[in-house]
Amino acid sequence: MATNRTFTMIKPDAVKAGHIGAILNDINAAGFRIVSLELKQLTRRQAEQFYAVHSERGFFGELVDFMSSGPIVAAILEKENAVADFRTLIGATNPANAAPGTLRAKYAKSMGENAVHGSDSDENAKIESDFHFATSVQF
Ligand code: 3AN
Repeated sequence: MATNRTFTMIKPDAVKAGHIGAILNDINAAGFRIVSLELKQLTRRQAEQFYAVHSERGFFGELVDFMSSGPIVAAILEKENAVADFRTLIGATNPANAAPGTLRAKYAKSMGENAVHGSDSDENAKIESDFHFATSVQF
């Protein structure tokens, strides 16, 4: 499997709880190389754009409010089989169902406030990386 990339965000709940360092350490320990990294706060408009695919879902307003409620860490990660391996590392969307040792099992509070985002395909990894890092350097 060729080395490739995925996109992640450490969400406002995990940033507020002081988990940035621990989560980045877990990501490195799982074999991912951080190739871009930024602490930033999304505007409501940016959160709406990022999650546009969910705009018809009942939780969309809550999701946009939450994702723009405080700082996040956005990052591009590189590893063999990055997208699938990172989805395994973060665990199920609902932390109650996330396997022990996964990032959501360790750091997430609820289905909505679930600590970490990970792209679900190579195509979305590219779109999401460009959304956040189009105007800054990608190594
Ligand atoms: P994942 O992030 O595991 O790919 P998606 O793509 O189904 O999950 O959902 C995107 C985000 O929307 C989730 N990370 C979560 O924050 C939020 N979300 C998903 N389902 C719900 C729900 N039933 N209630 C509240 N928020 C949700």
